[in-house]
Amino acid sequence: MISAWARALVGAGVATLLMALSTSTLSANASPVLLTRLGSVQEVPIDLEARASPACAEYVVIATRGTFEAQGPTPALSGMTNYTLGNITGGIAYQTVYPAGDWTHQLGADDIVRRIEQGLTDCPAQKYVLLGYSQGATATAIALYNYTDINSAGYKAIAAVVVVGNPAKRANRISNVDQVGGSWTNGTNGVYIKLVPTIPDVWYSTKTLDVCWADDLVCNGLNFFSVINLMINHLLYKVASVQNLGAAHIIKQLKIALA
Ligand SMILES: *[C@@H]1O[C@H](CO)[C@@H](O)[C@H](O)[C@H]1NC(C)=O
Ligand SMILES: *[C@@H]1O[C@H](CO)[C@@H](O)[C@H](O)[C@H]1NC(C)=O
Ligand SMILES: *[C@@H]1O[C@H](CO)[C@@H](O)[C@H](O)[C@H]1NC(C)=O
Ligand SMILES: CC(=O)N[C@H]1CO[C@H](CO)[C@@H](O)[C@@H]1O
Repeated sequence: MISAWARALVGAGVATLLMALSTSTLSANASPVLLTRLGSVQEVPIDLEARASPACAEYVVIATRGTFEAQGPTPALSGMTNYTLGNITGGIAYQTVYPAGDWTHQLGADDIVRRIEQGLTDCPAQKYVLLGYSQGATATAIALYNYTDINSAGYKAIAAVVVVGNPAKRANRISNVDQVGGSWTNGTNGVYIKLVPTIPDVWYSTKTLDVCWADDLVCNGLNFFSVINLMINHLLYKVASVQNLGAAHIIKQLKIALA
């Protein structure tokens, strides 16, 4: 069942999507117990890119891609990553190393946390920007549970968070914006709200932007238009306007953190 749903997440057919919805979203009994993790997934080797980078950076952008995207930058986050690196010198980008297969968000979170912990030890002044798309938003949310103490070094070092197409977006949060920075999708929960961890309360703050495209089924939930659109609006985040929206948030928060 979860395979069908995960495939729907990357744009599979109508029948698959509706089947997945009817089994996992619409059922009052939908339970994480039914959702098994792949037994064959291997732990992945620690980040090569960042280890090869010279000493410490001013900041590290940690970007986590969505389900079934190939290891590397996702178009849903690479524009805002590039604009940030272009506007504020001294940064590097790190692509979270994880399989991005069915239900592998914990492995993504593990790698994000490992990268931050390595940085906190080796480079105490370094800041972090966490970006996540789709399953990558869930991995980012899980990682943030390690940094909920606002007096901790980790909390202070994470300057900004941007998630797009967040499967467990929570309704009516200060961080919520639609694709043009408005409030169209503010009042809705993501379809996975009861199935995967959502962003911790303390991170629904001015540091975080949770971008949900109107009628993106994944983050905006089930409604007439999201069913008509199926997964299309989940695939639109790469457009320049959304990338600029994310970049503007990151740049503003990074400047505060680096000041
Ligand atoms: C971001 O920069 C990388 C490296 O220069 C480039 O390959 C990629 O096409 C850029 N992506 C966007 C969306 O600007
Ligand atoms: C700086 O960021 C803005 C978005 O805030 C972006 O439009 C612009 O291209 C960025 N500049 C560089 C050099 O990356
Ligand atoms: C979304 O709702 C929250 C809670 O009511 C509010 O603080 C926030 O400003 C709203 N966002 C937008 C873009 O209107
Ligand atoms: C307290 C806490 O949330 N710890 C978590 C830190 O991150 C790792 C990796 O994701 C988790 O396994 C821990 O549970």
